[in-house]
Amino acid sequence: MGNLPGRGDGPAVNSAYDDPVQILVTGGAGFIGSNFVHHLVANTDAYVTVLDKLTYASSEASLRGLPEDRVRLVVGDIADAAVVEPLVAESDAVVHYAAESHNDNSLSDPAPFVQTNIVGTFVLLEAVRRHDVRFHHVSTDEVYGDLDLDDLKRFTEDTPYQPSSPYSASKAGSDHLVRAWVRSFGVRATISNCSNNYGPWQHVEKFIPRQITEVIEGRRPRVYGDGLNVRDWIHTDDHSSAVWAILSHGRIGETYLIGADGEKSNVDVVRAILRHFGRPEDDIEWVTDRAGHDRRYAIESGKLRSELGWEPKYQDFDKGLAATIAWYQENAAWWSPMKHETEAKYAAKGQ
Ligand code: NAD
Ligand code: TDX
Repeated sequence: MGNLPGRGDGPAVNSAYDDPVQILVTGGAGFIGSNFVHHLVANTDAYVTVLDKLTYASSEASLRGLPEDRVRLVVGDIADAAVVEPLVAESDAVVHYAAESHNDNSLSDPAPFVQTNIVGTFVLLEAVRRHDVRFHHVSTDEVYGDLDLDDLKRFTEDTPYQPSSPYSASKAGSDHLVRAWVRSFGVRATISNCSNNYGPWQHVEKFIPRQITEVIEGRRPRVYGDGLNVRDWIHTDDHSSAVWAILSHGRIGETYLIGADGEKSNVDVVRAILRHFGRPEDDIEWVTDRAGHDRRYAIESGKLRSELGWEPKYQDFDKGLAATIAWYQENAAWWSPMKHETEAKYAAKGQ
């Protein structure tokens, strides 16, 4: 196994892995986790174990085609210490993506969010503490709450935590646990807080794939409230390269914000999708707003860029969106089976 950054006493570690490493990726059958596993296989020599409970949000298909001698899937719950313990013991590093991830679901039923995002993270932290295994915690910009539309500020690593939804509060709780385990127990962990991801394999409950698939199926996109809420979009490949940069070169105990300067209002994203399909830009269904709907997220990612030399590859949102639309057009067999149930859930809430 490889020499690991962060072994020993020094908190600052800037050496990369120099041999193949064994990496445990939790939630690796979900949207961002599976894209990260593909990134690892394509760009590193790492051996990967995916630990995933295979919830409704996962897709084994997203891991198809990966080399069996480098990637294996273990089906299990991160909150189950008996499952987690041996997998952590055999790993050089854990990259923790597993979570309940959808804000709207957290408003209908917060319990699994507390269980997976907080208790699950606690179980992983106890295991990496026992085995002195490097840990990277994947989190979200939503822990910082929201910004006003006319505010010039963006989130930085120093922005105070002020989560709005049960989802973001559970992610904030998990971030606090990680920091406490670093400080109290010397766990070798880093944290990243990323903005909204888009790209292939994203569940159709989420904004961009929902609207693309609504239009493909001949319906109107469905926008909450006044549609002026702003999200800071990043392609999931760029999120993956940032996490790898932090895992291999990041300083232990540090937090890095990940963003690609992709601020857009929801209505502007929907108009871009409609334009792509040659449909009128005002062909929009305005639906009930989300309770507690965060107004604007915006990331200042200067620390990641200057300290680790990271740059996003997808600088042009329209190009990344076009590639994502093409992917959903070509992969209807993957998303069609989950589409009906997802829309039935939204319809029951008037959304
Ligand atoms: P996702 O819902 O697509 O995937 C989550 C994966 O975790 C699924 O495969 C699911 O089966 C698995 N999982 C859920 N509970 C589990 C459990 N108890 N044990 C084991 N596996 C379990 O989510 P995503 O959008 O890919 O998000 C991945 C991570 O990135 C999350 O931690 C999320 O908070 C964070 N994040 C997401 C975004 C975004 O835009 N989607 C942005 C920033 C950060
Ligand atoms: O049909 C919709 N119409 C609509 O207007 C949906 C599903 C969403 N929206 C709005 C709500 C948000 O302003 O679009 C925006 C994006 O919504 P989501 O895709 O649900 O993302 P968001 O709530 O911003 O959270 C996402 O980014 C941060 C991820 O789901 C989180 O896991 C991540 O932490």
